[in-house]
Amino acid sequence: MLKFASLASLLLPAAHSVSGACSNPSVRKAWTALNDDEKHDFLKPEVCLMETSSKTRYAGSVSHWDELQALHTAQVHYWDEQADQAAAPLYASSIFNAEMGFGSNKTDANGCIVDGPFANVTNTLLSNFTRGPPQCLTRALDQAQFNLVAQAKVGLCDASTTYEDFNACLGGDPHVAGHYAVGGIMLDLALSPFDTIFFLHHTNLDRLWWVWQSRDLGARLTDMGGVNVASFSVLTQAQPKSLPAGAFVPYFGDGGGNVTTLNHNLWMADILPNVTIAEVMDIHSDVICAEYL
Ligand SMILES: [Cu+2]
Repeated sequence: MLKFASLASLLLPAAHSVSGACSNPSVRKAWTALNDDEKHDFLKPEVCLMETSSKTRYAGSVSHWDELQALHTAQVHYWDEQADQAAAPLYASSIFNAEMGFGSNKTDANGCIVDGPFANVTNTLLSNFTRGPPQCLTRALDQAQFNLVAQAKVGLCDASTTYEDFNACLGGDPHVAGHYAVGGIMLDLALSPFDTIFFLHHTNLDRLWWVWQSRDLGARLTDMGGVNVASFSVLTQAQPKSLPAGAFVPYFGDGGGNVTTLNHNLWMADILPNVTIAEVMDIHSDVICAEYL
């Protein structure tokens, strides 16, 4: 959660380009900008990931999807929450379409979604990274929260002149309210990536970071900072209690301090090679090689 801007838009293996050249960037589009074929092409592999078996078995993973949930990463299109918030009520956003989206706003008495491609998927991951009984995918849309992701809020963040200030601002309403607007499992610090919308929400945050960087690439392609360990309350909700914050620090690559540097290692749980933040600062780098449309 803390390093959302770096962790969210990870790269599936196909996104790795030939060294030195990002000549054919993958194109990240707003969900509303995709045609039905493109939406279908996105949704079908998501379900497929849930049906193919895990290679790493990380955190008790059974499927590839389990791995991505545990790792909190994937490369996807984005949910242009600012455009959708301005255009229509939350439930009318094209992302909540039963046929060509992630399911409608309908839920049963337990808060389980009842339609769309993820209606019958089940989560078994627990916050302590062990496995438990199957749980349905829950949501509870909240318009008041969605109003907090408005462009006016993002505009306040855009005025920041340092990454640290920008990250703190974007990590406030634009980030948190996106989770609360969807509700259900999206409120769970550890388990929220079970809802595929998590990845489109976080890729949107990455896009907003890139918009901010693009205003001054000379300075902002190398501007990093902020604490490198989540707060105690976040850690106790999202990490096994056997792994206190201090257990990670020696592996961060930040020289042992508590400030995030460009040398910070992003751990990929053996799903992909680890990368440093320096390697993902520029969306045109070999590692990312993407474009926002
Ligand atoms: Cu988040």
